[in-house]
Amino acid sequence: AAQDHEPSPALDATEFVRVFTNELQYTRGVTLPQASNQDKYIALVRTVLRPLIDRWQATQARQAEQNGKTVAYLSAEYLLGPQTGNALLSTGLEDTAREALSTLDIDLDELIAHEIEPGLGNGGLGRLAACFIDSLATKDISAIGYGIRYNYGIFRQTFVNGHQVEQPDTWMSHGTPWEITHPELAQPIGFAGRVEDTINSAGQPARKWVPGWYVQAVPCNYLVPGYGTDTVNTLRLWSARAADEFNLHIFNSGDFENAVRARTYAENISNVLYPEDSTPQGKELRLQQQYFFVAASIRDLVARTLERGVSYADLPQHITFQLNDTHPVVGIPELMRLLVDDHELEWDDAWSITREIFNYTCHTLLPEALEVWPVDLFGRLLPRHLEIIYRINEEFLNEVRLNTGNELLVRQMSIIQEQPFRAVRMAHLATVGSRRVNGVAALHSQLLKDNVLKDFSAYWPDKFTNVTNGVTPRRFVRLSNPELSDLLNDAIGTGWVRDLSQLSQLEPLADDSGFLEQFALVKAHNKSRIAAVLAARDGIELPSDAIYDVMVKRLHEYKRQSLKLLHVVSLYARVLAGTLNAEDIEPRVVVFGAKAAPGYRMAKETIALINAVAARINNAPELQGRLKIAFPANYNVTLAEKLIPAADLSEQISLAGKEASGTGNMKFALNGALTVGTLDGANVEIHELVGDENFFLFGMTEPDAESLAQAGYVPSKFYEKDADLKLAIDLIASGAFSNGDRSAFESIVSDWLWHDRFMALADFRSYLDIQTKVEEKYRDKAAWNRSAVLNVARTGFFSSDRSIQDYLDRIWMEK
Ligand code: 26W
Repeated sequence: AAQDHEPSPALDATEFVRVFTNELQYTRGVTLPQASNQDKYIALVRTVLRPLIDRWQATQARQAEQNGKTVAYLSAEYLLGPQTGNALLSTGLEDTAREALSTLDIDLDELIAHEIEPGLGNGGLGRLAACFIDSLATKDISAIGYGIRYNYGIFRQTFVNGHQVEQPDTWMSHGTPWEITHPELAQPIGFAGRVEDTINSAGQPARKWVPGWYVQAVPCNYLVPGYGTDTVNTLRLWSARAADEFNLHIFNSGDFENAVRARTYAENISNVLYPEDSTPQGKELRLQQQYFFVAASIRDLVARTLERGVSYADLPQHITFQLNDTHPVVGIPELMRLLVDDHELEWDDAWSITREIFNYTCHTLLPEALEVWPVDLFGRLLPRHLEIIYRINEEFLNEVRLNTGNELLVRQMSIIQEQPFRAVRMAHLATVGSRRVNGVAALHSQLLKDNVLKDFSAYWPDKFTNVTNGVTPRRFVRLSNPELSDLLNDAIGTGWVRDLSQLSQLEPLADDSGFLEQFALVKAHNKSRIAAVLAARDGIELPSDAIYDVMVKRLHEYKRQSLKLLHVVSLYARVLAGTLNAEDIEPRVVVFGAKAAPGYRMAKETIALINAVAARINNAPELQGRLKIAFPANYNVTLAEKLIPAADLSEQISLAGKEASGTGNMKFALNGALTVGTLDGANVEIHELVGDENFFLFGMTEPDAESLAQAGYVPSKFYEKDADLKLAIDLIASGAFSNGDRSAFESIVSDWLWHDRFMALADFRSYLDIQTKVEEKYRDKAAWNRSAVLNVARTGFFSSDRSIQDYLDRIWMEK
């Protein structure tokens, strides 16, 4: 039913078969009986790409003709997820492809499952970029995404004896049919070298950068189809290729081996995505990656805009660069260098153009996540850019000094930090060089103004704004939850896929018992589906009639996976202690999905502890099968699409004031899960919209947590005074989950008692109490289902289409 009202297919089944077999024969060189799944998958993709490429070319012609403003999204990460389903949806070809392939005895779903997803991102920030380019295309906005085509994306997680072991993500080992690469359009990107005094073409003294070495940036294009519209935008990812002139002198000197080594060094730039999420390591290669993609992107778009006859002064009317966190911020001095050194504009003119073109989105609140680059490293790699940053800083600080006369303020706002080492503060550079700065949820934007960037917001109150994150309803409802989509289409029509605010029309159906039953059937279906997936993928056996309680996100202390674990352990400990009857536990499946940064010790130990607890409780006779932990390895977008629609309960339990927004929280609510959450990030807005009766709120507020920290937080006091907490921690400390080895999880236990930076112990009691309320409500099926439907009906706000409209209104087209 879902397909009835959707885009009309560009091909019929007969034509589809013809093109598909043609692709098999002439691009794969195989007959149908010879064809492998890989051959068939590629032929399928190439068939679906045809109508998209037609639309893509028309889009480019249309956008060039309109000569309007182009939004360039600069992001080091795009966590795209699998492409096939989305392309079939956008072309309206899903039914046609299924029918056509079945006449050839090919199962479409098997080919869809064959795809290895491009995991070119770590987590929320990368997935947000992917949702945003989807919405930009769907809303017919002239936009281009720029980033890096990593050879290896986010690592593949495996568990060995419960411990995380990382494997390289070889997503490109068989190539990818989605990419259109143009090596002939490569541009040279310089690094290192020296800066010289020179005379420009007007006879004026000037500075000139003479790079020490070059690498070629090769554009790799991906199509970004809108839904229900003709627009197909571009995602342009840059791949590093050694430049021929790269080390010519070495080669000329006859040192062939070193010449080859030098090429490998250059091509290393786009080889691997850094798996650190929130703690930048200050590695030189990372700064190389950042400059590499940003320099190529800016030159690409500026050159194309100037070629259309746009004047320098008018560039801000034709281009806006959105900086996705600080990773692309080196674009600010790069545009200055381009305008001043290469195009010979006056400094002041270049600076006013630059400050009009860039906007900066901040995605964090943790001070350790703010990037800083040691000045010596920066100056070695980008000597001219460092000079430019110094001049920007000098002029900016002179202005602050003049306006405020406050030397303390001058030091605090400086783009250069002096202690503990001299370094470029990228968030300060971004704020000084941008027209608008935004946070990603209402609370986060407020906290940016109050804490992280407070001097800047006092200085430029109008520069700061909020755009609450969103998620694409195409991938995270329509594609991932076909049964719910059918139910919604029957109830309110199909308009919700492009206008998610229409979900509010469901509101009256929350009191329609027939509708609630159908809704419950959809959820039950999705639970069976994920149980089957996890059985096949990970060998995990799960009941399908239980509360599906899901916590999926990067493993980080501030997100507090350990709090979820303490809840589970405390139930088990109480059953062992005889203070809780297993029969009184509402059957529950707790699903974790989480990767830890490879160098993050505490996160990795938490993974080992979750796996150890799972191994014990999943087979504990005392629990009578009422409590299960599933921790499938390698949580990614592909798995998320199966897991989220099955969830009853969404765990969003970060310490208030630490999670900038969260976006998983939105995906769960839109699929009818109830949230158990703190007043953090976008949870605040979800709670407000769905209403307190339909949300399990617990824990300290941000001001509570701040005062507790000020008063001196002593976690062991909470341990001493809460018998259930003590029982749970003591059970872990006793070695119950490590074959009696009391040392196995000692560092986690002692961290809980003596540090607990994110105050899990302080929120434990409140969390346990709310989980009791969860069980009570779940027993009242009608009440639960009513709340679940109201979550769907009231969260249409969290479409990334709405976020993009806010970016247009508040940032890109503002004024
Ligand atoms: C290694 C340096 C580094 C630093 C920060 C890498 C990645 C980051 C990101 C800011 C981490 C991140 O993904 N932040 C998340 O962004 C999401 C989209 O706005 C938010 O929903 C999450 O709350 C935020 O943690």
